[in-house]
Amino acid sequence: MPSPKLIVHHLQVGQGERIPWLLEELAIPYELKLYKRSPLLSPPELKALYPLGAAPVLEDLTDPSNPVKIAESGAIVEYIIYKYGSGRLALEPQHKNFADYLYWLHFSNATLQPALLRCGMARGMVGEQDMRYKGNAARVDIALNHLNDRLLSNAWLAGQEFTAADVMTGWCFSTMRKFEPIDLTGYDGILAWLKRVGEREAYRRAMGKADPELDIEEGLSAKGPPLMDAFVKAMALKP
Ligand SMILES: N[C@@H](CCC(=O)N[C@@H](CS)C(=O)NCC(=O)O)C(=O)O
Repeated sequence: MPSPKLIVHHLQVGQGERIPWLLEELAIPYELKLYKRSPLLSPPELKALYPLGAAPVLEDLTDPSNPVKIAESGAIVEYIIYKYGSGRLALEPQHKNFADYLYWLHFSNATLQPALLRCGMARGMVGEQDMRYKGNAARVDIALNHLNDRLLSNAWLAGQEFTAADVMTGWCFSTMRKFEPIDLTGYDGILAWLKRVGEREAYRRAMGKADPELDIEEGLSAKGPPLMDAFVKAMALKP
């Protein structure tokens, strides 16, 4: 098989960090194209790349007769794992934790992340005292406790093995807290898991390439990183 020719388009301080992290874990070579937020959303050159104008986007130019362009971080993760990773970092259907793997692989984008986003939007639009904010915050809390319980009894989300489910979920706590400030104090399962994430060389290498200006330790800490200025300005619709 020819060596993969992959281009990862990453909007910095964003969920695209999942893709270089996965590629570093799998030791698959890639080219990284970085985009700065402008000031909060995608710059024009990224918007031009894909109809939704969001990142990450992966270009696969390995086979010149069949160039591929794919978005959606979850889809990109599965594409890489099955096309170039020989299924590594996924669990097989025969594995006893196959259902856990699938569940946690999808949990971040399908449940946790939308809940965090709703919270961030409600905070800006109606304020923290409003029931619409409080209702969303309560749902985030349920999701956090659910994750925490899982990680109190398992080293990784799918069980004892590190998988793509961990790659999908990491950013929700590290970098996404630049958009929604969750204090993880008391969530000992999540904090211990974040510590294990921070010990992975592939994670550090990926973050060093994708977002060299981000302080990784802040993202992995209980208190989390400071909010992004552009987000604070854009969301400060109500005091
Ligand atoms: N569901 C998509 C979401 C992609 C997405 O919204 N990415 C954000 C970065 S975190 C983005 O590109 N935002 C800029 C914009 O929409 O202009 C995925 O998982 O890749």
